[in-house]
Amino acid sequence: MLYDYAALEPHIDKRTLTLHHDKHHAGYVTNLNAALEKHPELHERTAEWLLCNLSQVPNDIRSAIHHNAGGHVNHSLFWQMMSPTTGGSAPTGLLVDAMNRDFGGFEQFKASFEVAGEKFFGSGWVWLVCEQKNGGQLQIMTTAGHDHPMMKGHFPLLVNDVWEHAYYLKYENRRADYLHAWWSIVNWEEVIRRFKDSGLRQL
Ligand code: MN3
Repeated sequence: MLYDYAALEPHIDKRTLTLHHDKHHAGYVTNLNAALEKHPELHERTAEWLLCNLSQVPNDIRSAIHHNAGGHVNHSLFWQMMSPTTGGSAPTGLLVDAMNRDFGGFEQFKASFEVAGEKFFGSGWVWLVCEQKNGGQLQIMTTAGHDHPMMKGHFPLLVNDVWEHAYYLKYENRRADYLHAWWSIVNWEEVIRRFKDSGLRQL
């Protein structure tokens, strides 16, 4: 884990983070490795590659790879989205310009991101993505289950987990409160780094 389990208190409590990392995320890794056991030809592939090339994955494990590679890739990214030390600041530089252009400002972006996460029905993720084909245009999107934006060619800059396991012990049914509180721990340095990187990354 990148930081102590209590490090994101009070916004994400220690028990939630412990279970989320050690049980949920670890379970996806275990299940991904189990699914790959019978297919050594895939052992060299990254979880990102597997997730974005499901049509090349054998039929008998495709569903397991889809769910568990997605779970591993998304959670690995999600932990980096938060920081106990630099969290809660605001974007700077070119990312501010892009947010002003595409959302009308940082506050408008946050409000739209919260609404998207709150309105999403069921288990999934809410993302800020960058369009590689469209001059780096920013967009908010949601994905179901453990789907990832790169499966549809969108480059992820920021993600929040809106599965109930991410917030239910502390926030119960109040997903909106979790989404609102989450800004206090967002690691904008990492988001900015990803934005700078967005034109260069290929899976
Ligand atoms: Mn999760």
